[in-house]
Amino acid sequence: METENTERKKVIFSAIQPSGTITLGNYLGALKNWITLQDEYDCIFALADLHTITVRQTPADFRRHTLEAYALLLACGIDPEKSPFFIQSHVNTHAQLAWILNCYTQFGELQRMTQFKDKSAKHADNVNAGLFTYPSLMAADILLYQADLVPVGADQKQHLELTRNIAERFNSAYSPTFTVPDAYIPKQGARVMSLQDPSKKMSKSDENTNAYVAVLDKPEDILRKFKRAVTDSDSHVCRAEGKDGINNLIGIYSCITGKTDEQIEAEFEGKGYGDFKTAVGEAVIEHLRPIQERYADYIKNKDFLEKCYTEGAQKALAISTRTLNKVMKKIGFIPKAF
Ligand code: ATP
Ligand code: LTN
Repeated sequence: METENTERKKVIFSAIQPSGTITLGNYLGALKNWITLQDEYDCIFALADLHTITVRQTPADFRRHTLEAYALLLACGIDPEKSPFFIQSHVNTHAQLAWILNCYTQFGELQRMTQFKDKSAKHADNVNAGLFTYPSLMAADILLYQADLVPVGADQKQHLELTRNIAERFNSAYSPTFTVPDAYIPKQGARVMSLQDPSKKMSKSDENTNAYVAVLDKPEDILRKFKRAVTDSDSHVCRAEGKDGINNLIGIYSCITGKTDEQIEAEFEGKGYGDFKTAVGEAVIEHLRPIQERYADYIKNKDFLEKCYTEGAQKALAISTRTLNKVMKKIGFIPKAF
């Protein structure tokens, strides 16, 4: 019936790499939005561990980071009953479709990716082919689930654009096969800047650990990092051009408390930066406290984690196999008889 189609919830797919510490930037910029999307959309989430090995990893650390990231994302509020949540390397269809899509992606297109240019400059001793074909694996992640929308930060928009081009190219070479996905721009977007250099984004790979707050940082460390946050020589808490440090702190405080800029300015009228920095630190600590408590429970419960990521992978495999089979049939591979 026609109504069935119009009532179908849109599909959202997103992933994050388990490449180390998860920061307040990752949380406010990406993860917090994922959680709120779960009611309105059919969401599927993954840990993109195949992407992570484009940069050399120490095996024991890599295993630990992946499990910790899985537990932390559950603690942040991913509900695996509502949204399949899996580890990319557990679902073979991703690497399979990535290979196929590599054959529908031009060398020149990959060469234009700014992330490739940046990362190959940063890791000049290991410019491997995986770093180059990273976007075709990301396209496979998205297209396997026929995602309508993909929440991504600004840094990933170019990869999403390439995904759309690959999907359209395949669809017109054969017949409609892939949903062409749109970027999902969150209503309340947050770009969190470094606490030490507020002109740069907060990044987990920053050498200065005072530049970022990790979601699992201890309360006293969080408070210290906010108290030391670089600001300007003024003392009036308000948003203004050139007050990058204060603008960033207002953004964080607003995202955490839901207060508007005007409410924040009124709250700190006549008070100095010191009071404000302490208030932001305390608000962040209180917001992260329940997440940290849930994390401490999950990480102890390895059986529970294994059950969740196994069920997530099974659901993801069932959905993605349908797309992969369709693709292979259209290309002309002989269907498997087993
Ligand atoms: P790296 O330090 O290796 O560049 P990162 O901390 O920037 O890592 P990514 O793994 O590249 O993190 O990003 C994961 C997600 O978090 C992406 O959706 C990205 O847009 C978002 N994100 C990362 N840093 C920030 C930030 N400072 N503010 C808002 N969103 C962010
Ligand atoms: N490349 C992304 C992580 C990622 C992703 C995806 C995001 C891998 N596959 C599919 C959205 C959809 C990153 O590094 N932030």
